[in-house]
Amino acid sequence: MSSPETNATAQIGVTGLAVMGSNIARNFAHHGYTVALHNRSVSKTDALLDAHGSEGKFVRSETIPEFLAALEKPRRVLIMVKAGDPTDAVIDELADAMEEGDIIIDGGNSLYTDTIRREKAIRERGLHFVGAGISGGEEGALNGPSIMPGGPAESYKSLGPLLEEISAHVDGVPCCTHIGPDGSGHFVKMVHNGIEYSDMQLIGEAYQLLRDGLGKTAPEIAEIFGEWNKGDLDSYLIEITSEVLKQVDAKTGKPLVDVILDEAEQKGTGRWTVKSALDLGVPVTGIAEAVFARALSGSVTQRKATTGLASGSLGAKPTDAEKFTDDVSKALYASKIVAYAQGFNQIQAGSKEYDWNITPGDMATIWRGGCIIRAKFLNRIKEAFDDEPELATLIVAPYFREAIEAAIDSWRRVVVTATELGIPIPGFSSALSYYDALRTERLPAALTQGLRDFFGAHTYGRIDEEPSKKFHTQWSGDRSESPV
Ligand code: NBP
Repeated sequence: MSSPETNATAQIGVTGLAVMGSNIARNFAHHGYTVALHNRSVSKTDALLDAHGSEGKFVRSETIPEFLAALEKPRRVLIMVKAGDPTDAVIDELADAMEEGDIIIDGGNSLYTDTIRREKAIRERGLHFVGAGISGGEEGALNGPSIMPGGPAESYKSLGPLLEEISAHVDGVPCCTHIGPDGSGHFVKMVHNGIEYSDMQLIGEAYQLLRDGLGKTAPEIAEIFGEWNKGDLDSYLIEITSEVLKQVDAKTGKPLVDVILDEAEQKGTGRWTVKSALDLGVPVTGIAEAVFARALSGSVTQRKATTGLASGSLGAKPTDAEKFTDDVSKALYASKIVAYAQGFNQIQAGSKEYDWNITPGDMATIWRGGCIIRAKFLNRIKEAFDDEPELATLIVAPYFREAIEAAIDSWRRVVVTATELGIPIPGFSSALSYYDALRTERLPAALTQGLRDFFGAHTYGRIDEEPSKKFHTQWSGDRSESPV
C-alpha cells in the first residue's frame, strides 16, 4: 500500500460541501484541477461524488489527515463552512495538521475583524491565511463568482492564478484580484453585501411606486424592469426583479410576489456594514435605511398596531404614467449612484484605518461579473477611480455628476409624489437628502455645535479662524467668547 504522501495529487482541497462548497469544488474540477473533498459528515461528500463525480477529478476523504495527505504542497485548503464558531473549529483542526507555507483560505462570509484575528494567529504558526469574500450565490460558485481574497501577497502568488481561473470573467478580465492584507477581502465583501442591501431596497421602492402610485400589476412592472435593464440600469438585480415579478404562483394563479409574506429577513452582513460604518464615521445612509427597512418589515407587532392610522389628505396619483415611470427610473439610478458612492467611501475609509492600500477601481472591476451587484455602470466607477484615484466621492466624477444632473428633477418629483401619496421611500428620500446635504454650503451643524457648547462646554470652531482653534461662550455668565 502506498504512503499517503504518494497520493498527493490534488491542487486544491475544499472542506465544507454544502451548496457553496460543492459548487466551488465542481468549478475547480471543471477547470481541470484535481480537488480533494472533505466534509464533517461524510454523507455530503458522497452525495457530491454520486451526483457529480464524473465531472472531473475528485479525491474523496473522510478525515482531515486523509484530506491533507491528498494535497500537493504547499497545500491549499478552502474552507466553506458556516461562518463564526464552525469556521474557527475547522481552522484549528487544519492548522494543527498543516505545515509551514501551507495556505488556509476561508471562503465563507466571515466578519473581517475575525479574519484579522485569524490571519495573525495563523501567520504566527508559519502558515498563510487568506480571507476570501466570495459573491454570486450558488450559481456563481459553480460558474464563476466574484472573489475578493485578502491576506499575504506572497500566498496570492500561488493561490491567485487558481482563484482567478475559476472566477467570472468580463471582457477577458477575471473578477478576482488580491485586495490587500488580512481582513481586507472580507471587509470589501461585507461592503459589497451592504451595497446589495441598498440596491435591493431601492428596487423595492421603485416597484412599490409603480404598483401603488400607478396601480400597475406585477407582470406590467416586470415588463418595465425588463425595459430598464436595456439602459443605464442594466444589472443582475434589475434583470432578476423582472423574473421574480413575472412568476405566477401555481397554487393561487396570482403573481408570486403578491402571495409572498412581506417580511424581509437578513443574515447579518448589512448590519455588519452599518456597524463598521458607524465606527469609521462614514455616513452609509442608504445601507442603513435598507437594513432598517428590513427590520421594519419584520416588526409585526408594530405594523399590526398601526394599521389604519391617519394618513392625512393624500395627493392625486400621477396622470401621466409614462412620465412618472421615467421619473422613477431616473430617481432609482441617482439613488443607486449615491448608494455606491457611500459604499466606496466606506472602502476608502476602511483601507485608511487598517492600512490596506485598497485600489477602489479594482473593486469595481471585480464586481462587474459573477457577483450579485454586477452592473453595467461598474465600468463607469472603474473609469472614475482610474481618472482620479483619490476621488472624494463618486458623485463628483464627471460621468456621475452629469447622470445626477440629468436625473435630479425627476428624483425630486418622485420624492414629492411619494410623500403626497403616503408611499414610504426611505432609500430614495435619504439618498436625495444625502446628496442635498453634501452640496449644501451651510449645514445646521453650526447650530448643533452651539447647542453642544451651551449645555456641555464642548467648544466650537469659527469660520474666520483655523479649524484647529476652538472657542467657548460663557453661556451662563456674560456670554463673552474665549479661545480654549
Ligand atoms: P452553510 O453556511 O449552511 O454551512 C454548512 C456547512 O458547514 C456544512 O458543510 C456543515 O457540515 C458545515 N459545518 C457546520 Br454547520 N458546523 C461545522 C463544524 N463545527 N465543523 C465542521 N463543519 C461544520 O453552507 P453554505 O450555504 O454552502 O455556505 C458556506 C459559506 O459560504 C458560509 O460561510 C456562507 O455564509 C458563505 N456564503 C454563502 C452564500 C450562499 O449563497 N449560500 C454566498 C456567499 C457566501 P455538515 O454537513 O457536517 O453539517
